[in-house]
Amino acid sequence: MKWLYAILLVIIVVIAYGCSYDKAENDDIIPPSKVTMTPHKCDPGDPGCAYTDRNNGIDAYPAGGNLTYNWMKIQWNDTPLQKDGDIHHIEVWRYYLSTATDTNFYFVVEIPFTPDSSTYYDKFIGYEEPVIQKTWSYFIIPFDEAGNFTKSDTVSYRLIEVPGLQAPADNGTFSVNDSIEFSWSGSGYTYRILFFDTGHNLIYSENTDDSSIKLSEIEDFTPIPGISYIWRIDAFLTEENAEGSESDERIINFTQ
Ligand SMILES: [Ca+2]
Ligand SMILES: [Ca+2]
Repeated sequence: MKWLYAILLVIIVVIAYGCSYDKAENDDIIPPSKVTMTPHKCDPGDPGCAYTDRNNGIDAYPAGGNLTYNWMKIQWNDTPLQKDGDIHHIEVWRYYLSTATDTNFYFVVEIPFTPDSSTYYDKFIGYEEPVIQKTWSYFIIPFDEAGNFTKSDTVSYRLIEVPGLQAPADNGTFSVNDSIEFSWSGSGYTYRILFFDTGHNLIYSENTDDSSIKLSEIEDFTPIPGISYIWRIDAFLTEENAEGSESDERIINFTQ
């Protein structure tokens, strides 16, 4: 009988080892590292701003299609999550303060964890109320394979009315000597006209309180014949604060 006990013992040990191995996998009690959301850094055209629309943190994002509101771009540093190595997915949450005490926590989306894709555009799908004139706050909750989670810190940005571009029409072609007036709808904000090259590098910008500006009034901007530029209008309530909006972008082509 001794050999039977020996075999049973071996079986038990093997099973126990197998179980403890499974147990170790399921027993991950280490939650994901704390993520830092990227606050609004600055906007193209701000003095000394080296950030671009791609990497300046939470910001309004022009969605195109003549939407009267911007999407919200949120970003975070996912280096700690990459180091964790066991992140499964990320939940995105938003809210705004409608009164001092009332918050409206809203689950936006669950996205799979993909290293280096730490940007999300909230399109406010299904949100029926006005998106502008609200300060939107965002946090994310990364989950690991075992279901542990850690809430990030929170970043905020206030969306304001989008400048609706009027003239010139998209993809128009003009002589550098033409009298061109750039105009848009809206009032009450500081507006900034921005010219980018077709690689989206900022060439020139100028602020105005009006809702139009003539090419001849933009003193230091000299369009080059044969060159196309992307232009748009950003709006600011207070330039230093995380609040604003961005118009759609249009192309303007210049000839001699
Ligand atoms: Ca873990
Ligand atoms: Ca911006």
